[in-house]
Amino acid sequence: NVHATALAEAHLPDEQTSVFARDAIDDLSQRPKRLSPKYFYDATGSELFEAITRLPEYYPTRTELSILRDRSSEIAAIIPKGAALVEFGAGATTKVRLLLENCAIGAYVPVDISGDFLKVQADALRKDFPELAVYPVAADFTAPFALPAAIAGMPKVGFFPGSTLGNFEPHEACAFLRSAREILGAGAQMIIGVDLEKDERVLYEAYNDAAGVTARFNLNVLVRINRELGGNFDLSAFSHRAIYNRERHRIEMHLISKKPQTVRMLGTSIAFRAGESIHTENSYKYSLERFSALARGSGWTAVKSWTDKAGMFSVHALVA
Ligand code: AVJ
Repeated sequence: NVHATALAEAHLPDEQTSVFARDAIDDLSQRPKRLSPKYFYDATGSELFEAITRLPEYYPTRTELSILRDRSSEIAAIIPKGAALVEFGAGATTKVRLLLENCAIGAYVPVDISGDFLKVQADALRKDFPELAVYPVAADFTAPFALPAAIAGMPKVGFFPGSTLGNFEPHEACAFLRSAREILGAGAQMIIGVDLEKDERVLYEAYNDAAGVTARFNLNVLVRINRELGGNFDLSAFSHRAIYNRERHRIEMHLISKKPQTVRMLGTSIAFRAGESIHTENSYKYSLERFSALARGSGWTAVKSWTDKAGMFSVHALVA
């Protein structure tokens, strides 16, 4: 077994690194080659993503924030008093703060695979909301996990902002929504942010910004392989490409090999043809109809949808 040998030789420091190693070797052995977008987010990747959210071309974050802000009283009206807010993924605290400020939330449960990030986020919120009970859960939110016993009797509200759902294949999105419904239980609600289909030019610019931050974000996954998995990717020999795939309603990000080359990592050689791609991310865009159908097909009912005036982004309230 080539992979097992490669891993054994590398004296890997911990389990997370070996999972990354296995995924990277497996995914770069596929045709077409690919890497999972979850590996974008090391410390540098998370900073680059924060920089993306501030780019003039990247409309999703600021548009979603404006919807959450403008519709805060309508959102507050449907969130039961004393509810436990369960956030799938712990990002910047900006969005959840809007809900905490405007709704009568009894407890906050951020769920994230990165324990370090959770701790920083939980500490910041405890400082600013001293009355709020914060129960972080370190878990992969795409798999089943147990809610803290302390929130057992409280009404549950899921929160999944940022169109993170867009990274999932349609069948994975359905499976995630089903699993979230199982975890939160009957009668629960969910507030979810979903990016919308729109003018292809606008989508293209959002993932091909003039300052090149998205390109750096994309290339950072190779930097990570070089550092964490002993790779020797030459960054100047790969270029960022983001295109809109109209049939599949998704932005695709790729890293394109500029020339024929062989890269080594963990004792494995990976050969590239000139122009060959590593498919690094899909970002699915929905219509309001396609999203409500997806919600319905996964056991939820969409009770309310909000969009900005230009119809760029949507926030939905679902009930289980
Ligand atoms: C965090 C998955 C919502 O798809 O827009 C931003 C990630 N990739 N620019 C997105 C991303 C390139 C982002 N999501």
